Amino acid sequence: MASADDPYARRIIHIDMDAFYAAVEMREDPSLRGRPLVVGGDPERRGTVATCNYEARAYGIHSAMASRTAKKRCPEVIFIRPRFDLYRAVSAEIREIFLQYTPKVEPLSLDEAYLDVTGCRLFGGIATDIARDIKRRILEKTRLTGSAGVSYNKFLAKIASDMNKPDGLTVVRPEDGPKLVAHLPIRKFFGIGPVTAARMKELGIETGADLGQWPLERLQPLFGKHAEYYYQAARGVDLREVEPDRPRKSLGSETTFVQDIQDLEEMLNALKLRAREVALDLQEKQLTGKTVTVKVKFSDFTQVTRSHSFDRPLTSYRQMVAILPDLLRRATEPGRAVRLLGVTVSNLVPHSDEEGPVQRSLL
Ligand code: TTP
Ligand code: MG
Repeated sequence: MASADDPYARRIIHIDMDAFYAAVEMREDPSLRGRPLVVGGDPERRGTVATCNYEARAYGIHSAMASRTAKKRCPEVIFIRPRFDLYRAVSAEIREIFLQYTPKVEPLSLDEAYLDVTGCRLFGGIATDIARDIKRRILEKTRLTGSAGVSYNKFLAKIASDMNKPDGLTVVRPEDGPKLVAHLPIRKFFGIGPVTAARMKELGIETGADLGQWPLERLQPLFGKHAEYYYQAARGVDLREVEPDRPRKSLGSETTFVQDIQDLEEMLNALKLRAREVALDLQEKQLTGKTVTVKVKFSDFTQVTRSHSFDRPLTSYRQMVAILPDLLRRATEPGRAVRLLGVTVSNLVPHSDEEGPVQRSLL
């Protein structure tokens, strides 16, 4: 069995629906099929193309183009107003399908997602067969096509799904990854936008092969914390995990002391600071919660947690702070040195607007 940090061991699928909004509209009104179609914008006024079908793309029309330009390129193009509720409903349907194969689904937008199927036992664990089955299920359920890319990381799975659109299924195997990346224009790399691409061009970097010439020590001063990703990507390696967007169950903050502490007052002050961090974080996310937990790690690394649940969600930072002395006392023992303290709020609920649109504050 390959180890978890083997950069070639994972099986990642990227699915991207074909001409998504336009395809949904053609499904809803089959008389639109075969005719150039733009969703979004309006030829008479301002606005831009959200997407267009492949018939319109043949005229050089594309997403984000001014609708007037689209109209100029193809005077008979049909403009349709977007119906986001409809697209969201289809998006939820395809997400349901994804989740039947793996819980590790990371949606990127309404029409695309990464799936990590490394541990998936269906089809003997063969990712290509899994991808084919997902496409089949999507078509069956929504009467729409999507394109799939299958590879050993997110970067290459996404490149692959774009290679044979529409209705494509493209596999990039570990032995082919580095070669594919070498030929890739730098602009196609994940995380390299127009600004970075222009900067790299000045340095003579236009393809993956150009980027691969640069040692990490030379990339670091130029690109800081992104340097390592670029360095690896140029070799067909991308260690980013597929991150499922589960709703948050808790928010917390903790601190490890430079030197273990024993003084209860000092501990309480540290906890109050953590609680304030948590309150700010909750505030930012417009959440609150019913349960406050204090975590204590002793110098021998054993750990204790103590919680208190309120009947109703917290309405203030004060309320959180008021419970801390009791929780701390229950978690610690006199004279026992502590190396880490943390506060977590769980049983989260939205902290908003029962009484109106005003944002509510815990602080
Ligand atoms: P994309 O997947 O980029 O485009 P697409 O699905 O229309 O076409 P294809 O994947 O076959 O190339 O985007 C998905 C949807 O997101 C698209 O249908 C409309 C919307 N969108 C915008 O509203 N504005 C944009 O600039 C882009 C790129 C997409
Ligand atoms: Mg798409």
